[in-house]
This record gives sequence, structure tokens and C-alpha cells, in this order.
Amino acid sequence: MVVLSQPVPENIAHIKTCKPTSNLFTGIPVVNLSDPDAKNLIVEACKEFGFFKVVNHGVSMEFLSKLEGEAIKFFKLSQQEKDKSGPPNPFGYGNKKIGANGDVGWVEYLLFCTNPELISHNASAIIPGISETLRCLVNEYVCTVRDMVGDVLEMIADEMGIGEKDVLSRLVRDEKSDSCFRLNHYPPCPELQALSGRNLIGFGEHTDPQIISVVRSNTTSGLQICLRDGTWVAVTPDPTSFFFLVGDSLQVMTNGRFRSVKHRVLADSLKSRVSMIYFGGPPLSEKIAPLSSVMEEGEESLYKEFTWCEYKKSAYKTRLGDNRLSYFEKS
Ligand code: GA4
Repeated sequence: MVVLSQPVPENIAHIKTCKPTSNLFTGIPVVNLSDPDAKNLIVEACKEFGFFKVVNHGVSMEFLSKLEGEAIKFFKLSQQEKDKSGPPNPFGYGNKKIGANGDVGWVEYLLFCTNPELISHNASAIIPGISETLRCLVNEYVCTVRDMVGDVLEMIADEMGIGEKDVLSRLVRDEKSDSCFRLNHYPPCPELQALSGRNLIGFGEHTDPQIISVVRSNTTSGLQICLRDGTWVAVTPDPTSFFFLVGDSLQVMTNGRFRSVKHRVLADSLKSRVSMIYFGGPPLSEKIAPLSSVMEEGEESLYKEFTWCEYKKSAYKTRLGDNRLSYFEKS
């Protein structure tokens, strides 16, 4: 008997798919921030994977659930209501379209500008149609996670023997630090079954342009990272933990010692995934170059000189999956 494959449903026809992978990432470095070994573990993880999981961070589950609950409340509004908070240019509500250059995914999201000087004036996270409660929770969350990122960057500087302990952390703690925050909602996609075993892309493969990003999600899986050998592996979700990802800027500042990790999110057919991500970037005028203290004698920079503003401008002209750093690599 000939089995005819079903036609791909129209609502997902324009979204990319990928081959399923059964590889579960069992080697994820788990860092307990109060462990004396933490610094070493973090640096090794940044070199090998550009990725690690932080536990025992002191952020209460109650607070995390509150923010997640407010996010769900927003995503449950009618499409017409949610559209009043968009389009994301670049901040606001977005549905399926990612960035401005034709990328799409099975995702809807809220993208907030969370620069510290805006947060301190309570002006951050102002998106039309967003509840006061959500705005305040986002501000509080970003301040908390930013502090944790600052501590982690100080541990990295210490472990790498960088004299000035705050050389990295000051970039995210600075009043002018250019950071953003996104709430992603990956709705369940029952039509996925029609894809004859292929997976639907929620958020396509990419690296983050900033210094470091922190992901926290509910219990629905979907996040995958790409290992050095090009294999994609699935990360087991853990709503009680934070997942740290090295961004392009930190790869440059360590002259390639750290890897900015390629990652993506797949859609689930039955469960919705809600994630929150803080992206810690430097001030716009900051020069992004290898730190002299990490370079060995005679070592040359792998990259041309650029500021975060130049990198960001260039990045926003690219497609999601492009290798954005390649334009800044020395030939
Ligand atoms: C990837 C990391 C962050 O989510 C983000 C994304 C941004 C966007 O969604 O507007 C970009 C993407 C991200 C990199 C390339 C450009 C810009 C979409 C896109 C195609 C907010 C960021 O800073 O860069």
C-alpha cells in the first residue's frame, strides 16, 4: 500500500523544520554559585560549550512563577489586544516574525529595552498595553538577574587572572549598559504531527550578539545547543535553574577562548513553552576587543576593532542564522 504524506497545514507551511534529534545533553556543566569550584567550572564550561546551568542562585521560585504567570496572562489575550503592543521595532510584541529581515518561527514574544538608567527611572519596559504588574516584575527580574550576571563575570575575571575584577562586570552594571529582555511563548502545535517526523522550528539557530544571556523556562523542552562537533543536543528544562549562554561579544573579549554558543528552540505539539531571557550587553560606545590581560605575549587579535554600537547595527541587518562575527574576523 502506498502511504501518501499529508499536506503540510497552511499555518506552519512558511516555518522551517529540522530533522529530529534524540541526543539529550547529559554533559551540561551545573554550577552551584556558592561552591568553591564554581569559578573554574564556569570558565571551563565557557570554553568548551559556551553554556552552563546555574543552581542555588537564591532567586525564589515564587517570584519566578509570578512573572511567568503575568506573561501567560498577556499571551492569553486576544490577538487583537496583543497586536496593540506591537510591532517590535525593535521593542514590543511580535508574532512569528523575528527581526526585520524575513526570519519566522513558531513563537510570539515581548521584547523589552531594559537599560539600567531606564529601569531606575521606571521608564523601562514601557510597551503599550502591558500591565503595570508585568512591567514592575520585569524590572525587578532584570535587576536581580543582572546582579547575578555581574557576579558570574567577576568570577570569570578572577579565574582567568584578570587584574581588574570588574573589567567585564562593569559593562553590564553600567548605567548605560545596553541590555534587553524577552518573554517568549511557543504555543503548542498539534499540526506538527503532519510533518512526518520532522520538527518545527520555534526560534531558529543563532548566536546572541551580547556578552552573556540568561535563559529561564517552564518545564516544556525545546532548547537545543550545538556542540563543537556540530551535533545538536537537547537541554532538559529546569524551571528552578538559569541557563547561561556566552554571546559573540564575550567570544571576542576572550579572543576566541570562550565560544558564543549556537542554539535554537523547537516547538512542541502538546505543551506550550514560556521562557524569559536577559541579554546583557555593554554600553553602545564600548570598544569590543580582546582584553589585554587574557592575551599571551605576542598573541594577535582575531578580530578587527569595533564598538558595540557598530556590531549591533551590523547584526540587526543580518538573518538570524548568519555568522555575524565573520564580518569582523581578520582574514
Ligand atoms: C538574537 C538575540 C536576541 O533575541 C535579540 C535578537 C534580535 C531580535 O529578535 O530583534 C535579532 C537577533 C537577536 C540577531 C540578528 C537580528 C536581530 C533578530 C535578527 C534577525 C533581541 C538580539 O539582540 O539579537
